[in-house]
Amino acid sequence: MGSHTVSTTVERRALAVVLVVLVAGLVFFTIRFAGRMPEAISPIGQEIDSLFRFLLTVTGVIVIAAHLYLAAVLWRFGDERAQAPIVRRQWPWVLVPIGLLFLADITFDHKSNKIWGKVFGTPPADAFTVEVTGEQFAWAIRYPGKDGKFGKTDLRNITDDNPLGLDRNDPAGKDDIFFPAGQGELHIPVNRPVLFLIKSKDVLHSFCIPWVRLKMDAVPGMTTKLWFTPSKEGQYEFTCAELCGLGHYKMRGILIVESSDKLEEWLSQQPTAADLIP
Ligand SMILES: [Cu+2]
Repeated sequence: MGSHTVSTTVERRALAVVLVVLVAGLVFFTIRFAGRMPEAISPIGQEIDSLFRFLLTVTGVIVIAAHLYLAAVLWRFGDERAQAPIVRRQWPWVLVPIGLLFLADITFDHKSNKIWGKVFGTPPADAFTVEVTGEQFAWAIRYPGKDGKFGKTDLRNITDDNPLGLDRNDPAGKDDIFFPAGQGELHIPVNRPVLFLIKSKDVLHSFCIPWVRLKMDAVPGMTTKLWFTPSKEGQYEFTCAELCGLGHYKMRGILIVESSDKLEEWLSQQPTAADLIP
């Protein structure tokens, strides 16, 4: 029995060491790569980041503690004489983690519900509004123009020069500014709520701005919404976050966050629907 016990003890302890190495690797790669997201350029993005850090820290501590405990047990206890005491002391190791997980879950719910409420709450009435329409494999962009109203669209009106199917008889659409899919940059104002109206011409897409940590499905036949307040000027990228076909990887565009003045000036230089499709 002697030599047999020695070899299982070595195996057990080797397993404990492997476990500790795996946990150390997990911690290393998480710390090394978890911070790799681009800078968050809106308050809601920063809140989502801090929620993720909180979730990762709490669950991380639980995972690390549980595995180190498992490694300690592996290291310490192996033969039958040593098993008896740990069985008697088992209850706290069940009840305490359950209690902690329950508390953590309540906290997670509370924090994430608050952020969910902000993301999906009613956008402010004075939000700057822009429409994005996904199609395989690019985004079309439309601004409501000076009147602040989008003209009606209908799929039956779509032609090569009228890619969004604008209704030529709707006066609200005359001053609309539009860019066919894949053309034009997406300009939005800094420090003002921006509301995106999101549509799709063909299949499911997802309008995504990684710098804000938000995305929203683009669903054929529906208009979905997404809003936030960008707080940092600059040039970023928006993209499709739904595998929508072979060209999905190139379904992205330039996002420019700039002052309201610059944006108004840029908009005033763009041709309107009345110019392009009289
Ligand atoms: Cu797509």
